[in-house]
Amino acid sequence: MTRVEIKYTKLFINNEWVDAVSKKTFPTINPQDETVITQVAEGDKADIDKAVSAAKKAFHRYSEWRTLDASQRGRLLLKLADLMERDVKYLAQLETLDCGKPVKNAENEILWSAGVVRYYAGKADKILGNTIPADGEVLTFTLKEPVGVCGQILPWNYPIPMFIWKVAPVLATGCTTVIKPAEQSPLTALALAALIKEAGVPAGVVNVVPGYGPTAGAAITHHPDVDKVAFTGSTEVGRIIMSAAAAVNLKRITLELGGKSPLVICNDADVEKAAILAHNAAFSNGGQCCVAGTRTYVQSGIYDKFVEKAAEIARKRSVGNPFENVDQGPQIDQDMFDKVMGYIDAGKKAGAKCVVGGGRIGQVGYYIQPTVFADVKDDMKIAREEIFGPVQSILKFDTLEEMIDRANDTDYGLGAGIVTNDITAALTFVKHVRAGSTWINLYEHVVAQTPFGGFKQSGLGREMGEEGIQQYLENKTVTISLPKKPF
Ligand code: TXE
Repeated sequence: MTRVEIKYTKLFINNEWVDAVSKKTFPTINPQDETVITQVAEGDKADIDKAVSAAKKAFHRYSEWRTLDASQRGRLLLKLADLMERDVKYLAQLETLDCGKPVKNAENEILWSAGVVRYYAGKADKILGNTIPADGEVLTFTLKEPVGVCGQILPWNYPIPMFIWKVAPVLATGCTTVIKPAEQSPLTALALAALIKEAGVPAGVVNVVPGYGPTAGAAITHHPDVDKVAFTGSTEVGRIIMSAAAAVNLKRITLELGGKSPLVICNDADVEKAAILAHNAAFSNGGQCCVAGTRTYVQSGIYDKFVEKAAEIARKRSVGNPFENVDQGPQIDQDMFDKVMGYIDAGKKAGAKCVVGGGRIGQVGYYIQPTVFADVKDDMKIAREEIFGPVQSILKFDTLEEMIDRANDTDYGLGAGIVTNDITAALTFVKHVRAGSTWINLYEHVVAQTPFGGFKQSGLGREMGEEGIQQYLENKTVTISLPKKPF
């Protein structure tokens, strides 16, 4: 078993490491062998109160943070990116230990996340208002101001990228935050908190409080001094967060929720290339990806050949110890393992053809065989619900118009892709499919410059890109009386 030093297990409040007020701790589990990695301080309402009050103080009008030049906030972000790159090996090992993803993938995610930090570093001193030709004898302009104290609730599937998606716009805009990592994967969030302190971010600006959703998470969403909540997780909890925000103080919310994204392969596609693309779309991160292309729609002319190829590729996918050179490690925890196995069972019972996989691997650890179902029908559970595991569902279609209706027949709307050389067909599809990110002849191209988020029940608002930064800003209109116009 690979040994990774665990440096931080306490709450990070006001740039200090502290025990929970209750002194309680909770275990974080190694998904490889189901053992306890370590105990982590368990935050609850009292700790969230402390963290929010630190974040509020740091946001006070004359604080060090509020009076810092915007360009200096950018420099802090640049420093953070450098520190992440300095520690990439250590952070990757810690991430792999805590959530089971292959260490080479963890490394790529950290380097990619450092790029996101640099993107936001560049944005810090380019947050611009407008001058407006308003009616009347006035001069009018807008000020873009930080939204205030944020509460940010993270998932476990991409702990480092999700932490960065949340914290980077906070630092770029001059907000402050209380972050609650997922209970399954708290360790890298704490390690990143240490780097934020080392970069020189003042006390109270970023606070990290591990704990459970219904306790620590709910304390954030119900806190009257939290001005905005940013959440990534299930649609079910997204609903809870939206109603808490409505009930308490109408805090701003951005929600990045589940998906059941279609990837459409047309008759003119190169079958081999398309099958590889579809495989990666479905199986990346062990299928634990909100935008995974889990409904693979294949046109009837190439359907049989495609299924054969998809099966061949899935059979070769290497699954095992994530510290070794594998494509896939274990799923995150027992709950997700049981949930995914339940869906595989449901697919078999509903009459879908299981052409590869369909079982667990070994008896210890949450390893699941890459599984491919063919002949899946639109009304089957595996075609309707988010599985969040290594399962690809292949469905047949005849015409593009029929396809668009079927692609849209879902409550979700996060991603969608099409593989074809027919540009008219591709653009017709992307125009009519109701999804936040669409891709033509590639899939899951997610970068700092482009907004990411969902239509329908896949979420609210966008992260990344210009739209992402606007979610952390309030717009203030300033109107000045003038003696005459034009002045
Ligand atoms: O999510 P939860 P879970 C989907 C995926 C998965 C399902 C369940 O389908 O199978 O969600 O996963 C916190 N108030 N996604 O149970 O419960 C919780 O502590 C405030 C999609 O892990 O939504 C954690 O920090 N917070 C997804 C975070 O919410 C609460 C990523 C996510 O947990 C809370 C993960 C509450 N009442 C799962 N209850 C994506 N969009 O990428 C829980 N939390």
